[in-house]
Amino acid sequence: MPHLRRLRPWTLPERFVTPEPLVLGRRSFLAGAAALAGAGLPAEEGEAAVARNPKWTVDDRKLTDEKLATTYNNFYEFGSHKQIAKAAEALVTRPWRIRIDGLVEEPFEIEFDELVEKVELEERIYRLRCVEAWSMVVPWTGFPLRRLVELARPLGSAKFLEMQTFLDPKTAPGQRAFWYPWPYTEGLTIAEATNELAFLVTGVYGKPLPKSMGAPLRLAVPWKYGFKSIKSIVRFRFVDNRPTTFWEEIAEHEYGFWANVNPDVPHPRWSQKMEQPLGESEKIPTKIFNGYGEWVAHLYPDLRDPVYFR
Ligand SMILES: Nc1nc2c(c(=O)[nH]1)N[C@H]1C(S)=C(S)[C@@H](COP(=O)(O)O)O[C@H]1N2
Ligand SMILES: [Mo]
Repeated sequence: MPHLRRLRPWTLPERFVTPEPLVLGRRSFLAGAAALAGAGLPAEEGEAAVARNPKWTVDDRKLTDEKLATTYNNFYEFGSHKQIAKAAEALVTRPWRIRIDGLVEEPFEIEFDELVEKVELEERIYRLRCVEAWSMVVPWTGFPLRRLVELARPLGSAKFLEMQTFLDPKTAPGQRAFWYPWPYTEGLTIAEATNELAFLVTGVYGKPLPKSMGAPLRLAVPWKYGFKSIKSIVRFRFVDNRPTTFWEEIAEHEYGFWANVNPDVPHPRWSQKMEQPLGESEKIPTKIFNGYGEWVAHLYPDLRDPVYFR
C-alpha cells in the first residue's frame, strides 16, 4: 500500500529501522484488529495516522526485534514459561467488555472498540524491564491511562486504581492452577495512574496488540518492573485501600506493590544491577526508574527506602 510507504519518512527516525512501517492509519489499525477476528478491511488512502509522540523515544538502544518481543513473553494465564504465544491464540478478544467501577461517580461497562473511539491514539517507544533481568524496547500504540481516569470520573475518596485481567480457565490453562490467586491483579496510586508516562496499550509495532502481549488492552508503566504492566485488562476499579497484587499475594517479600526499577535494590534471588536486552549478546547496566526518574521520582517520598523498589 503506497501511502504507508509515504508515511514512513516522517514517522520513523532513521535509527529505528525495522522491516515494517511502525505507523498505520487509525482505520487500518482497527481494521487490523478486525482482521485478527477474520474480517479484515484494506487500509484507505488519506486516513489519519497514529502519530508518534516524539517525547517518548529511547535513543541509546535499538528497538527489540518484533518476532522476539511477540514470542518471548510472560503471560502466566497461558503457562509459566516464555513460549505462550501459540496457546494465547485461544483468547477471544471480541467482544471485549471492560468494567469501570468502585469509587466513581457512576460505574459503567464499555466495549473495547467503543473505548478506543473515545481516545486519541499515539505511538510511544518505551523500555520494558522484567524483574527477571531481561529487557526490551518496543513501540507501543495506545493512550494515556490518565484519559481513562478522566472518563471514569473517580470520587475524591479514590486513592488507588486496581486493574484485573480476564478470568476464563477454559481458555487459559494457567488459570486451572488453583494455587495462583487469579485473576491477575495489579494496582497503582491515583498519582501514578495519572502520571503522563502511564500508558494503556492497544498495539505494538504499528499493529494491533498480539494476544501474547496482552490483547486487546494492557498497561505499560515503564519505570516499574514488567509484572506491573498487566495484560488483557477487563476491569478498572477505583478503591481507597491499596490493592493486593497477584505477585504480592504469591510472594510479598519478592514482589511488592511499588516495584520501581532500581539497580541498587537486589531481588532476594538475583541482582538487579544489569539487564539482558532481548536478542543482544551484551548485558547493559540497569538505570534507576528504568531511566524515567525525571518524570516519576517525585511520586515517592523517600528514595532511600527500599520498600519503593521491590
Ligand atoms: N495478566 C498478566 N499480565 C502480565 C503478566 C502475566 O503473567 N499475566 N506477566 C507480566 C510480566 S512478569 C511481564 S515481564 C510483562 C511481559 O510483557 P510481554 O510478554 O509483552 O513482554 O507482562 C506482565 N503482565
Ligand atoms: Mo516480568
